[in-house]
Amino acid sequence: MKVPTKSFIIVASIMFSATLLYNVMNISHGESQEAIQVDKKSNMYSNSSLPVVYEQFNAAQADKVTFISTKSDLSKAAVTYLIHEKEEERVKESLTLLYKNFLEMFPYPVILFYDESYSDEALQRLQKFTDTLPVRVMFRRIDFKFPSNFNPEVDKEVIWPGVIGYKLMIRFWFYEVFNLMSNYDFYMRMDTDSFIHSKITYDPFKVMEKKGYTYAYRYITEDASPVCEGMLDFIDKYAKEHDTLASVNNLYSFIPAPEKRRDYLPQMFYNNFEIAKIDRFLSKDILEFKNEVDKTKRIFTHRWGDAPLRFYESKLFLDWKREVWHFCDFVYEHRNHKLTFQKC
Ligand SMILES: Nc1nc2c(ncn2[C@@H]2O[C@H](COP(=O)(O)OP(=O)(O)OP(=O)(O)O)[C@@H](O)[C@H]2O)c(=O)[nH]1
Ligand SMILES: [Mg+2]
Repeated sequence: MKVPTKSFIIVASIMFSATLLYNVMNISHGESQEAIQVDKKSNMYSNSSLPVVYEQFNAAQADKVTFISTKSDLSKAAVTYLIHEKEEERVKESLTLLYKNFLEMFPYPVILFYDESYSDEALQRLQKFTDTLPVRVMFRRIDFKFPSNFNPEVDKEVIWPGVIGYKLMIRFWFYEVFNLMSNYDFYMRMDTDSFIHSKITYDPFKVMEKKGYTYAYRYITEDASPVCEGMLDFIDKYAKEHDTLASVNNLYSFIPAPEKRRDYLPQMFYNNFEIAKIDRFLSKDILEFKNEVDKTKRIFTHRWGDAPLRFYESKLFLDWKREVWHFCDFVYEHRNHKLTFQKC
């Protein structure tokens, strides 16, 4: 690995400090410097309002300021996790890094979705931890749902039988999360094995708003073909029977001819980190597509994943050149795969 020179480090430090100071000054000139309490009582099941600022800006202590944005600077957005009791320590580590590298500067609320399998004792332990973070953390209980036509007693699981929680998780991120987040403009998805290791020095939600992006991804890779069996045929058929952006987005560079599909690895967003514009994913054309995916039952019978589904969904409905953003300006680790992505 190339070792940075001393002068490079000095220049990089100056640039980082300048960016920070620029943000500080910008906000200090903003209209509403609200004062400032950590509202631990708001640590509830609600998503009614956005967070307040915790600490008044003091120019003389610029280097000590722990974060910067005010409520009025923030977009209507939240960071979302789906949590699982067995990952308690990881979610704490992930939240700690998220705070240090993002929320300290841009205090967006965090929503932790959990289902009935999460015990009360474990929830209380986690809440005790989140109370120590100076950000608003909301716990929201969800009820996972099967598609209406799927009967777990009858429908045969061809691949990965019995991993039903994982498949419900897939449907949650593919489908249900958008309904649950409909009071917001954006979510930033984090998984319990997602870790942000360097400062995000600007507000990505604002970038999305200003540029009109509706989806931001970190990385594109490939899924395994057995768990995607039939997906490319389904997408191909869907594109042929509906009015979509398939040709604008060159969809068929990612779907080979039928006889070559068996060995092709479908593309997928590495969407253990992603930002999505909620109303775009609740639009009529996309909902119709999601319903058709549900009707195939293949998330449950074949473990079709939300990651390749999201990729092909975006190729069908989002105008990639205008709406899709490769947001990679931070060091990101996805621990389950032992992968760390450097800034691009
Ligand atoms: N409540 C609940 N959450 C789950 C379940 N399975 C996974 N999750 C959560 O859903 C998110 C994604 O799960 P992962 O196991 O990381 O899934 P993945 O990213 O597809 O798999 P990897 O590529 O191995 O990381 C994580 O935040 C998990 O905590 C489940 O059965 N129940
Ligand atoms: Mg993961």
